[in-house]
Order: sequence, then structure tokens, then C-alpha cells
Amino acid sequence: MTRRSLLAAAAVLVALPAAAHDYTAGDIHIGHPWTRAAAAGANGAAFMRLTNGGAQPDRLIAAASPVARVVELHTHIREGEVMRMRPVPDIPVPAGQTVELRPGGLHVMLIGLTAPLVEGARVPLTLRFERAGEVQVELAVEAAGARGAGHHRH
Ligand SMILES: [Cu+2]
Repeated sequence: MTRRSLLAAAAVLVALPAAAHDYTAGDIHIGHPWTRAAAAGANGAAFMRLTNGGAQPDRLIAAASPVARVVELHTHIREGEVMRMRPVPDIPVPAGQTVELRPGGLHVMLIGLTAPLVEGARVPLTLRFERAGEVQVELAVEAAGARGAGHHRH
């Protein structure tokens, strides 16, 4: 490795923490929304951390994205040995609490991707909260296998 390529590699490593990104809507803080690389036509899932810094409970009630034909709110439930996804009408975010959307748990389901999700890109997602209203975030597209867990099965 040349000194120059070592420096370039170091710069990439240093840049990684900056990839974390976050948004605010009213009392709701949205931490590092992300998804995984996937092909057009496949399904994807979006994950993030929702923190309610207010004194009133809120709920994520809908989501939309131009990169998916349909966007639903999902959870995983165990059926015998198998974790299966189920749509949920909303995702509650109680006052003063943090809710994690993560592989194997709650997630925003991107059904029928209209474009490939390319690692390193950002794709728009609109979140609608009952109290905090609508906010547009960008999903960071991470590697196809990022943070293990979620084999997606309907
Ligand atoms: Cu799902």
C-alpha cells in the first residue's frame, strides 16, 4: 500500500461517523434512518431510532417514499421457529421514550422498490406522526447484509 492510499483509507475511516445523521419534527427526534442495498423490484426495510422528547405521547402513523410502490409499518412476530412480518397500524412513541426500528423488530417496509438501493446513496422517506406531523428524512443505504438479523419473510 502506498502512503497515499493509506492516507485515503484513513480519511474514509474518519469520515464514517459523519454518516450518522438525524432529523427533528416537533418533539420527535429521528436518529440515523437507514436501509440496505437492494435490487429494483425487491422489498426493502428502513430502520431508525425515534425519540420523543416531549410530554405528550405520539405515534408514527404513515410513511411514503418515491422509491417504493407501497410503504407499510411492520413488526416481527414469532410463529413457532419462524419470525414473520405483520403490518401494524402505527408505531407508538411514548413521551420521553426511545423506540428502535431495527432488523428483526419494528421497521418501515418498502414494498416493490422502483429503483435499486445502492450502497452509499441516500433515498428520501416521508414520515407522518400523529402530533409532530410530516417530516422528510433521507435513508442512508448501507451494505446488503448490514447489522445481520432481518431475514425478511411474509
Ligand atoms: Cu416488513
